[in-house]
Amino acid sequence: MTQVIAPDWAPMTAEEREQFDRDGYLVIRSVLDSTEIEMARDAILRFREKAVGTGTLHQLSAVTACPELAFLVDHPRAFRYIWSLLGWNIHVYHSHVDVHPRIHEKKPDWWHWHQDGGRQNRELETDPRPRMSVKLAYWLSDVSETGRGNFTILPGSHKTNWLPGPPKRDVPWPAPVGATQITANAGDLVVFDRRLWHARSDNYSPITRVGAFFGYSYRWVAGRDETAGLNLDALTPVQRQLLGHCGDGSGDHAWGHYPETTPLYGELKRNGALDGSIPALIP
Ligand SMILES: O=C(O)CCC(=O)C(=O)O
Repeated sequence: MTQVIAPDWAPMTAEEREQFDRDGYLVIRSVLDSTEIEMARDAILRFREKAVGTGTLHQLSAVTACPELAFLVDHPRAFRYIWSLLGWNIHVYHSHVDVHPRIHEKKPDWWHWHQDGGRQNRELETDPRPRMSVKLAYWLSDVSETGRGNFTILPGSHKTNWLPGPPKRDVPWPAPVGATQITANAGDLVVFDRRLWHARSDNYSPITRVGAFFGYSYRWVAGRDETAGLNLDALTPVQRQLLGHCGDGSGDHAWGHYPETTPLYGELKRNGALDGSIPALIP
């Protein structure tokens, strides 16, 4: 499926922007309908069965692994947050799909807390470091109660460069004070600043946890995803851009020198969504 509902190109509201800036995340309810949830979840579970049988899956390059998920990269109810925050010269630089079945034995408190972006957190020298990317987390199973492998965050921590954690990863360590498990229904979305300190929690429930994560950054930030094997004919021009196939493939194009041949710029322009008060939306 290429696209599920017609885009309306409405930007995020001023209140949402303020909340995102303050808390580092938003929870948006009922972004996907039941058909979309089922389609995405089935695609991920089919992939998982082939890859790992009934085990745990953490698979990078979500759409390359599960082409049926292409509609999630520019789903209108979710993607509006991305272009409102990051502008038009963007791509999915990192994505993954995850399946976590029930754990039967209590695990030690391993420290999984991190900010996204890998070496960005060592090599960028400012305090706070710049945002650089924003991620969408689509929930495809019911995590409406805690203990189901809920996405766990430290609200408002996105402007904090460092958290006191264990001296080494293999030392059990308690979660930071204020850690909050986000509860969500299947079809809900979390939009988060990559700097928000976050971690996966363990799933002790009988409900297998399924989620899809898409991180967006500027096209001048190298992508981590493998997108060479995609069937481009099945994608819209905006999806092709987001999945790393845009313009002439040159560094100059990725730099943003050619808005007129950058599909997302064209769509935003046609739909009157290039708000000049937001620097990333100016050509
Ligand atoms: O699976 C989760 O809940 C956490 C995902 C995560 O750590 C990430 O997207 O960087």
